[in-house]
Amino acid sequence: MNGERSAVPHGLFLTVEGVEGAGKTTQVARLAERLRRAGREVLVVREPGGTPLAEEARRLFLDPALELGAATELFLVLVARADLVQKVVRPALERGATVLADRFDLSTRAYQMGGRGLPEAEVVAANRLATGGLVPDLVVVLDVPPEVGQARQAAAGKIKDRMELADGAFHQRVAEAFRGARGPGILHLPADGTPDQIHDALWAELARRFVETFSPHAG
Ligand code: Z5A
Repeated sequence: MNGERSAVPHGLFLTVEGVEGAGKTTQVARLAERLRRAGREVLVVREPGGTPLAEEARRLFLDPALELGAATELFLVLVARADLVQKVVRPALERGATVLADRFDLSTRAYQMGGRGLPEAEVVAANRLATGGLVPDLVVVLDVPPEVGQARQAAAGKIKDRMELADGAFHQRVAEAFRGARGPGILHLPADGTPDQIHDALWAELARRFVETFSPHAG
């Protein structure tokens, strides 16, 4: 999402995005494991979540018993993001750590703008306030059709949360927003292969951009 890069001493901030079941958590865990084996300090966060307040916001956000308007949904995500960035992400980046986020602000663009239809200018401005202008060094979008992701989640026996219970048209708009996301800081990666194939392709792409962190020989 648009924003100005903040002037903090910087580790590396990577976010992994995509529809439900795209394999984000799987790939983030693999990257973290391999980086740690190579001796790097890695922080993994998932959004919404990652602080006591943000986990509380997540619980409300995903609760199927609650009916939330689009703006309420947006502000729950942003209250979680503001707390996470301030208390966890920025301090880690200031220490020089690599931060891997399982979803971040491209999800807001996809779900709250693409899916719910909230207006871009206001959402971008509110997001900037929440992040203090922090922008990922790279946003990785794992591209799979929504049906593939949903089939993976069903195979894993995942119980549907409030967002996953939204109708098919909503999920198509979300998928379209992810597919259409473009920019110099956005990398699309086909994610319908095996976890090993996706990890190898992702590591190779990261090594091309950030060779110091993602050495081809690491791990
Ligand atoms: N949300 C929002 O609306 N706005 C925002 O700004 C933010 C979030 C930040 C959070 O859900 C919800 O919040 C999400 C968007 C909304 N809601 N929806 N809908 P989440 O991030 O906690 O969960 P998720 O992303 O929806 O689902 P997930 O299951 O965690 O998906 P994933 O991380 O992409 O997949 P995974 O956990 O790695 O894998 C899912 C299963 O597939 C699992 O059994 C794996 O073993 C299997 N898998 C993984 N990779 C493969 C491959 N390559 N082949 C076959 N099987 C695989």
